[in-house]
Amino acid sequence: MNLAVGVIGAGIMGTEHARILCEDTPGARLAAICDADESRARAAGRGQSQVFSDPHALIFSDKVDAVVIAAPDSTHKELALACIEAGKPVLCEKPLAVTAAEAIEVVEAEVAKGRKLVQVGYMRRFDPPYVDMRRVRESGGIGDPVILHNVHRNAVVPEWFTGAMSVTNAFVHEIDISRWLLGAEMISAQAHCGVGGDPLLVTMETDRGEIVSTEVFMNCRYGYHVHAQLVGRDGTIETAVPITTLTNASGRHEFGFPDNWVPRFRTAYANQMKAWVAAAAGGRASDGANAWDGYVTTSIAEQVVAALEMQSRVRLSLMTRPSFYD
Ligand code: ISE
Repeated sequence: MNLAVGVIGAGIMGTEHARILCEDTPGARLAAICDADESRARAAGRGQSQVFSDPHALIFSDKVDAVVIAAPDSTHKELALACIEAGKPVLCEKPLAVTAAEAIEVVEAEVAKGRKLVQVGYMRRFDPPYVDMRRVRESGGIGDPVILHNVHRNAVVPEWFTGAMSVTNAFVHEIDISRWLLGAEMISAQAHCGVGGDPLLVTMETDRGEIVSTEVFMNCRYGYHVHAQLVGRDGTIETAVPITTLTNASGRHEFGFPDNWVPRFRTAYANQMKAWVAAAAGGRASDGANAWDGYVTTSIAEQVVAALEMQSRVRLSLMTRPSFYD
């Protein structure tokens, strides 16, 4: 029987998750969708799903087996806690929570429940180029890693997207993917602020001495551009330029950048959903980012925001990982 999935939030990501569930996820169906704006929920639900305006009603509905949270960041913690209470697998968009203290509440609730129910939507772990980079690093193909260069550029962000959000909402991706690519933990960080607060340049050091540098540029104007290059002792590997179209015109051969992250990471989002649905339907934990990873990324982001204000290198501190996540 198909897994009945309920999606909370019908904005850019909720609509994309709903589309993936309807068109590209064998073994699952979009059973329910929720948004404060019911007409938006109805449109994203494609007439195939029950429409809710109360997310808790969706979570506790007996018509829903598993939940995708794609509502605003500030609601993630409370909704993830409700999913744990209901005993339902949840794919929660990043960040897991807006503060480390809130994220640890989710971790503690999951540990108390004794079931790994939470996956955090760090979809780059399912993006073919990043998967390949990790495979090559693990196979020793470029030797021991020494530096990871990341670039994270958005074309433009809305006014409500404040300075701290470029760390807590965007740079969290690099925290997660850098830990995952390198198989290492970050131990220190320093953040430099560009003119007007955008771009930022963040450097981190891992527990094995590798350096991770990231440019976070939220209003680069030309398009959505995410890039990573891993430098090893014997070679380098990097994501290729994200080509969406190639145009021959006016004596030039050009490629186009997407406007936002959905086209760039379309395959990653679909792969992530397939893996999560298979794990949820099989009653096992998924191999995506777990609640502990969600806590670590939010906690490091919080400390990077403080480092930005202090203008100095900070030693990163994390709570002790519960053995539940070993
Ligand atoms: C968005 O939520 C994402 O996940 C994108 O990858 C990131 O580039 C953007 O800044 C976030 O708002």
